[in-house]
Amino acid sequence: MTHFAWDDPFDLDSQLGEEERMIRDSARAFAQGELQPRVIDAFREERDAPDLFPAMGRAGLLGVTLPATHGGAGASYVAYGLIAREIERVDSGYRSMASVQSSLVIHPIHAYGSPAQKDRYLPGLTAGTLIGCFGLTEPDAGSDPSGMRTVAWRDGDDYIVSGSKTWISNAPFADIFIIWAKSEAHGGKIRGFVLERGAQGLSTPRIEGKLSLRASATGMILMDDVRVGADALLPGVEGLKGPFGCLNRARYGIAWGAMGAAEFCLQAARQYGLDRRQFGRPLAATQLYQKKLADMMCDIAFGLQGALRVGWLMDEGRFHPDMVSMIKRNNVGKALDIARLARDMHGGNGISEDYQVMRHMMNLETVNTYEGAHDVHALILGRAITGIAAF
Ligand code: TGC
Ligand code: FAD
Repeated sequence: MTHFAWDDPFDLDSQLGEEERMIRDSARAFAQGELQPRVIDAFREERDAPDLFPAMGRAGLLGVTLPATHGGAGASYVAYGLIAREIERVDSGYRSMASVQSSLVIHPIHAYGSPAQKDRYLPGLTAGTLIGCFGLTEPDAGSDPSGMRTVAWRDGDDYIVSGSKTWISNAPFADIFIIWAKSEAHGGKIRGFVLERGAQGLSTPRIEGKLSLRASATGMILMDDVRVGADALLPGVEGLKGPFGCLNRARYGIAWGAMGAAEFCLQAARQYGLDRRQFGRPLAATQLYQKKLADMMCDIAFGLQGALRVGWLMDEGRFHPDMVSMIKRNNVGKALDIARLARDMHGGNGISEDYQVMRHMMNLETVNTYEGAHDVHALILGRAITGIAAF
């Protein structure tokens, strides 16, 4: 009979290519060697970590799907997902930093940028010496970005960009800002602009007091008539499909990443249950404890298999955004359930930072909300099933 491994029940490992396994292993070595030792303090103290970007760049973890000519490794989307899984096994905040940089900043410049924008930004972004952020959400436009108020208008050879973005990952220390705005010069259509730190009228106040994703800096981007040259416009896309084209990739990575956090929680709960004795036997010897472990293992295996399938389709150019909604919504929802269960299974110890499951649980509350809230993805899928938009 074939061997059954509880920590890889469908033998995911053998479904990966040689290069994908190598990238996964080096991402795991980086995450466990560089991220795991600092994360408990970083989360408690809400510590900024701009130094992690060049470290990730040196480890080859940024923009990995880009061709080598643009600083990437020409790797598959499966490899990109495996990186997200290894980083989020440590912390969703660190995965957030990396996925914003790769999917929400490097991708739009590569996919929609001019040759000059690619030359100016991609080498630094893939090396991590330049840090980017992505401004779509606004105080009055979250789930419905079409309601954004940020505007751009032409003034001679320049554009003036004005408005405010909020809840923006990496904003407090980012060097460049992908800003989505309604452009009067383009009939009010949504266009992307690349702004740089130092521009007059641009400021990035930090959002304080988060109880989730504390190892990742979040801020606002306030733009008070920021003047940029015409070359700041991303020429290759118009309309909401611009930002959504980026979000498809980030949401896909999150579907893998959340499974990494869930795997950490399953492994922690299993070990805790084997070590901890009550009523004269290990907790893991009780039926309820085993049922919870079985549910966790099944949800993780199905979630990873779904993410792998969508990754393959992405690599073949055959994916649909609704598939991404399925795996983002399912995998993050399941990961959040798993983290809450793991917290409970650790008893009182479960609330201690040392056991780490509650940090994952708190982080996953954000992951369930950003990049399309859980219920918003249900409505995207409901629209696909019925043909009726119920937003
Ligand atoms: P709708 O009418 O559906 O579409 C408008 C245009 O956009 C196109 N489109 C897409 N294109 C590519 N991929 C997708 N996933 C697309 N979804 C829509 C669509 O074809 C159409 O194009 P065109 O050419 O016909 O104009 O637009 P809607 O306004 O009705 O959209 C509704 C809804 C709910 C689906 C959408 O607004 C939505 O997804 N809302 C969620 C917002 C969201 O996800 N925000 C994320 C902000 S960024 C973030 O959270 C980063 S966190 C990062 C981190 O730290 O990891
Ligand atoms: P709302 O849209 O107000 O939604 C609130 C609730 O109402 C949710 O439960 C939602 O599901 C529900 N809801 C909304 N509409 C409907 C409907 N039609 N029917 C039923 N229920 C509905 N954004 C960026 O642009 N860039 C970033 O880098 C970024 N990073 C983030 C980092 C963090 C830590 C956080 C918390 C958020 C980040 N976001 C970012 C913003 C994130 O994408 C938004 O928070 C998210 O899209 C939800 O928008 P909202 O917070 O305005 O909630």
